[in-house]
Amino acid sequence: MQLTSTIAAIATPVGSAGIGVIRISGREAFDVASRLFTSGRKRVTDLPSHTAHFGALVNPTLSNHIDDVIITLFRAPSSYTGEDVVEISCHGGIAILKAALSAALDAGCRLAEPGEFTKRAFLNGKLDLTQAEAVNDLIRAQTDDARKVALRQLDGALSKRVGEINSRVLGVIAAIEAAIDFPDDVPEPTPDWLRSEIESARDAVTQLLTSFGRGRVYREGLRVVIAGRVNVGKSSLLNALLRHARAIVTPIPGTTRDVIEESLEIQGIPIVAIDTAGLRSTDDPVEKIGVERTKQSLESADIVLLVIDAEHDISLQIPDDARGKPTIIVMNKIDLIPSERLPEVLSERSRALGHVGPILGTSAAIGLGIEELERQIAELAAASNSAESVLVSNARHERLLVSSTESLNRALDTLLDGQPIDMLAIDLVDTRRSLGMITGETASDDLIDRIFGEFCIGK
Ligand SMILES: Nc1nc2c(ncn2[C@@H]2O[C@H](COP(=O)(O)OP(=O)(O)OP(=O)(O)O)[C@@H](O)[C@H]2O)c(=O)[nH]1
Ligand SMILES: [Mg+2]
Repeated sequence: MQLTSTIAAIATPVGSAGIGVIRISGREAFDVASRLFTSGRKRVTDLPSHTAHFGALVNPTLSNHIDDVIITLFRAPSSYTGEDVVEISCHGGIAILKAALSAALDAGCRLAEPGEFTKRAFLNGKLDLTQAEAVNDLIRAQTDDARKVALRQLDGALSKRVGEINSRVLGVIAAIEAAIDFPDDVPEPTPDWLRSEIESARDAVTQLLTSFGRGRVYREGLRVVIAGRVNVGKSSLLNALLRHARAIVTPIPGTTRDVIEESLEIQGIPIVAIDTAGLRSTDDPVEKIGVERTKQSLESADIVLLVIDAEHDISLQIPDDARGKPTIIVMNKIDLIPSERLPEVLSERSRALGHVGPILGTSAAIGLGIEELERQIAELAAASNSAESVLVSNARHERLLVSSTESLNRALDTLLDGQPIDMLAIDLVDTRRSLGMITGETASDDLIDRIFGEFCIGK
């Protein structure tokens, strides 16, 4: 990508709104704006940075008046991208924004690629890669906790930690190389010192990794899988949690054939609720695939809602696949049981279940017990999740941290084997490469293109 071109894009959602913003960045940004914007005798190119001006937006080639606007000016390097930036705030309307963008293109801009403004900020050293990725997470955050996790990463909390580990590893490499290059003047670092430095680096990486399990939840949502025998009311339960009729519900056992995933929020926690095909042995080839998918979903579950039918004997209703995950037993259709018998049935079932999990009664059909179920889901989620301490939420960072631990462990093995210290340096250089890919110092162009390709246009 050439940083030489001046780019433009619509930076706000296209629709009717109070304002809509066109963003222009690059060397020619002020020249372009001076062709598009008129306000008395003011010339945009003479105006100071960090000022806003009211005037008319015109298309220079068609010389027509598009809208009355406010332009905000940022001169390099004090801007989001680090280049000259002009933001044109129009009235928010589809026709206005399209006309304004096409005027900017006519005036000499190229249409920005997805994420290109942030990519320029990265290439100009305004942000490192984890911070650029955090911008995208922040925009996409659906809940307050997800927002907090993204904001902490944008503030550089992860970069700082990774940077500290990286410089510790660099210190070790430098000591080794100095001893190799100047054997007469520099003594070889002692095995004890090497070991303690490498172990501290490894422990710091491991500590970052422990927050990933929690971080992933805030970024991608907690996977709550609704499973159980056919016809117990799993799809009805999904609909009750969503509060609209998303999944098909019928009295016919085997109605749901495929996995249905829907996002929702429970007490600030992003949830992916997953309705599945009822577990039973079947000869129907389509249902068979459905049951297979249910089993795969159970493997990826963070929490299982195991639904049983209040009217039926539970010994026939607990599938083996659901064991081993945090599970809430949902005894559904309690409306079919006389209310005076309910406490007795619940405690009887609970005894019969033994260790499998907490049990609660619901009627998905009439919305009984749903709030209590949400409370229990939130409680289970909170037991293992606190947004406050999460530093790593991105699977890319996790993979690189894992490979850093591996190379640090290899270095420790080499050291314990009593091999020459230059052998250590190989694994330590690998560690630095992995850590550098997190912050972007050693990231390839391909990787950078892939990351920014996931952004929206205008960011
Ligand atoms: N009385 C009563 N009926 C319910 C309740 N929940 C679901 N049902 C009924 O039970 C039947 C099956 O409901 P579904 O939600 O389709 O059950 P499912 O577990 O998704 O079934 P499969 O997709 O076939 O595995 C439907 O006729 C529902 O109306 C409930 O709380 N009370
Ligand atoms: Mg169903």
